[in-house]
Amino acid sequence: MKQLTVLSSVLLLALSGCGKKEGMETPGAGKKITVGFSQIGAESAWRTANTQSIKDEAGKRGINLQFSDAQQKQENQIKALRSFIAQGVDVIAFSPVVETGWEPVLQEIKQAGIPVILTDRAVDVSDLSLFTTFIGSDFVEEGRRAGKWLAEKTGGKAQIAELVGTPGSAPAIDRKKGFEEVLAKYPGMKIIKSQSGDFTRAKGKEVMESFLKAPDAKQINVLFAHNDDMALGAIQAMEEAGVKPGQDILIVSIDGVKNAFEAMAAGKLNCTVECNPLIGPQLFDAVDSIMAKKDLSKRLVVQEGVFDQSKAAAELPSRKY
Ligand code: GZL
Repeated sequence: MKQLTVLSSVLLLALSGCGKKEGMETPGAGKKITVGFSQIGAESAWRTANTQSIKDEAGKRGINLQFSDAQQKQENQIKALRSFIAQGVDVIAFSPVVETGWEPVLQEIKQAGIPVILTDRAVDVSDLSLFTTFIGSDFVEEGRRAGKWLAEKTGGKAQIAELVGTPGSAPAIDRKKGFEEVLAKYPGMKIIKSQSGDFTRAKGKEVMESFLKAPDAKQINVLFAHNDDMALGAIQAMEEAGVKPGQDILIVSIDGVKNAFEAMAAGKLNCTVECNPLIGPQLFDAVDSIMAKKDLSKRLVVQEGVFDQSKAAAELPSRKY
């Protein structure tokens, strides 16, 4: 996946044919399409909204959705993908919890002649024919946007604690990459603490508590969290420690979930970079293209914005997740 550079919009046309091996039945007119979907888990409000978008859209379109929740474990995703092969589903889609370790099962799926759609997160594979398309955000750009907002807000001076996402996952790797790309331009901005909170509120709180107990805690004046749930957990930890979130420590995070807008309106969070989870319609448009044997772009980027406290209250009523 690293070989696939992400340009601004729709990119390469997939040359790899789609569709099952000869002799395996594909839905005739009127037969329901069956899609096997392996979801990472239910670790954050973003994930819950992503799942809801997929299930709602499948229901709207009369798709037979075989849905599996992997509780953030790669081995559970691989088991689910193998069960979809055994079921002979028409299309397999999944959000890979981490970037590596997928080639063997993707080869098995290719052997079975079942097309694969990646959603939300990418995989790091050398053979790009192992999947038909990847629908997701540009995480490097999200990291850049967080860094640029912070540089502007602080005048390029910040001692930063970082709550990193799931180790080895595309969003954790790429958001860090984009954020540090911006920091490289500002010698006065330094990450002085960095630890994974695994994208969950509970772990984000726990790690922030440890940051605040450390001897150099007083040096921290900014928190960069790879998602809103970890930022919201950190806000709880700060308040319990008598630290004013959003004032004593500025906080910038990523996702743009409703609770983040509420925290911004309350002055406890300073900025969230949007990462749109509502990709159900795009996913099933891609399924339709595959079933109709239409060419499909290899990479579909989801468009997103940046929201800070000045826009929070006005935006809140229209937030869909
Ligand atoms: C991003 C997604 C991340 C979110 C987290 O597309 O993979 O996983 O930022 C979620 O909230 O847990």
